[in-house]
Formats: sequence, structure tokens, C-alpha cells
Amino acid sequence: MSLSNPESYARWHAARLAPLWESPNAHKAPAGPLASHIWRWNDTRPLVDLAFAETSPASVQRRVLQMLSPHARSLADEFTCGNVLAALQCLLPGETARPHRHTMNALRFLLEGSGAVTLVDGKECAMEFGDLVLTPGMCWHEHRHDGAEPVVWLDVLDVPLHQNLGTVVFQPGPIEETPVTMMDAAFASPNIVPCEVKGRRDHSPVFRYPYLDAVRALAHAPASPDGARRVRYVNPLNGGNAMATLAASMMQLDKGVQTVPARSNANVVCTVVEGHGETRIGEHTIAWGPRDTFTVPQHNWVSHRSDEGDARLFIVSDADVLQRLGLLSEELRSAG
Ligand code: GTQ
Ligand code: FE2
Repeated sequence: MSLSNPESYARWHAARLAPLWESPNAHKAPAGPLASHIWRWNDTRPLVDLAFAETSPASVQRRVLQMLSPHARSLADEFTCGNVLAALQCLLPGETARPHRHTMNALRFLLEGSGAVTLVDGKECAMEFGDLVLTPGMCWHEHRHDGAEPVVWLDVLDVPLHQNLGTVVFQPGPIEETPVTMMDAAFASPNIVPCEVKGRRDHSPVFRYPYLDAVRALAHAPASPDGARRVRYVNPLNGGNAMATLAASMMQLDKGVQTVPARSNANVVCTVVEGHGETRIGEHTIAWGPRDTFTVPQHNWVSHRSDEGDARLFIVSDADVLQRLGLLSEELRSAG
């Protein structure tokens, strides 16, 4: 029911004034959580081969297939889940991706092949199965592949956040001046760090987190309240997230464990590293296996379980962004 006559609306609209009482979604939360989506390795891997056949990094700069949310309104709406954009990047032996830098923070998680390296501010980071490599915002980076077989890795970036904040900056190489970095070895002795630290302080000085280190830590990690065991990838200097906007962790589902349903307003992308299982997200249950990637859009109840043996999932979320803005909410379904 209108409270005013049509002429008044016409005058407000002409002056670019919108009456709040007429606004269809004034301060209303969305009707419900978005549905999850899964990119199954069996479906996407042949499409990676298609990208190998159709393109070279020389022609397309980066051979990347973005995982666009089914809720994206156009190709320009670059997001996978909330503030997180995931993609598959692939290189053939002998190929390189040229140096550049950008404000967007990115991480890489190797899924297939070996022998590729990412150079981050000149520091060489090997990429073997399950390794995490960071390329924090405004760090120069380039990829090289001197191995013998194709490599495929997961890229995760905070692109949607930068698009919303208007902070996208991209600078192609050549590298002007290589910033100061420290060897990862300086931080590789447990619980001991150098007193003098060179280089930037707004991201981890360590760029490479080997898979075996995560597996070793997981083996002794106590269960979270929901029943899964988790480790976080942190900046060794302060225990906080390795990068400001992407929280990365590894979850292990021991055989027979079904996690207590949990809900959060963070947005999550999960990639299966090892094992098979099922995740219930809202009303839907999805079955997954190695190298599948699926989303947990904010506000969904989520519960995971592994099938036969243990399973490990690499998880990236925007939870730390929300946390530092005082906006994060997390809950666990209470028993009974
Ligand atoms: O590897 O530098 O998926 O700059 C998107 C933008 C990867 C990269 C992406 C990038 C990169
Ligand atoms: Fe990049």
C-alpha cells in the first residue's frame, strides 16, 4: 500500500531520492543461504586438457580456468564463494608465466604433477603435491615449469573483496627491484624465529608450506568441537593468518567421524586432498573424492564425514576478514 501519491514518487525519483518505505529489500537479510556447488576433478580435468590444447601462457598470460559461482551474474562477477575466488591453473613442461604483481592476495595448492616452481619476490618455492605457496598482495610472482609432466594447481584469491573495495591494482613485470626476503629455512626450526626480520611485516615471511609438514602436525592435532581435526597455516612471527584476507587450514576427518553440524557467516572453499566422503550443506549432500573442489556458502549448516579411511580437505575462507571487522559468527548445533 502506497503512503503517498504517485506524483510525489516521481519527484523523489527524479531527484535520485528513494523512499526507504518502498524499498523491496531494505535491510532485509537474503531469503536463505546460497546452494553449494562442486567442481568434480573427473569433470574438470578433461577441460584442463582442453586448455592445454587450445592455449599457451605466451598467448593468454596465465592459463587459468576460474571456478565461477553459479550465482555469478556475468563473467565479470568473479567469485567462487563470497570473497573467495578459486581457479585451476596449469602449465606444461618448459612453460613459464611472466612476472607481475597485484594488490590481490593469492595462494596456490598443488594438485597434480611436479617440477614447477613459483618465484615470490625472487624466492623460489617448489610446488609438490599438497604444498601451499603464498603470493601475498604486491609480491612479484612468476611461475616456471622445468619438470617432465603437466602440473595443475588450485589458485585461491581475494579478488571479490578488492573489486568491492575498489582496490584492484595490477602491475606487469619486469620486476623493478626485488624486495628483501628471508629464507624459509630461517623459520624452519620449531618454536624458534630470528630476532631480526627483514622485509614486509603484513604477511608471513614464509611462502611455502610443504604438505608433509601439515600432515605431521595434523597427526597430533586435537579434535575441534565439531569432531574434525584441523591445523592452520600461520605467520610464524605472530601466529595469525599467513595472509590478511585468506584463512587457510587443513582438516582431517578420521575414519568414522561425522562432524557436528556447524554454521558460520564466513564463505568457504574446500578442496579434497585425500580420501572420499560426503558433506551435507543445507538441504543437500554431496559426495566427494580427491581433487574435487566445493563451496560452503555462508549461513549453511554443514557436516562432513569420510567414507572408508581418513580424509583430508584443504580449506580457504574469508572468516578472518569478518573476524577482524568484528562481524564473524560461528555456531555449533547443540545436542538434543
Ligand atoms: O598466477 O599470478 O588465478 O595473477 C589469477 C590471477 C592466478 C597468478 C590467477 C593471477 C594468477
Ligand atoms: Fe598473479
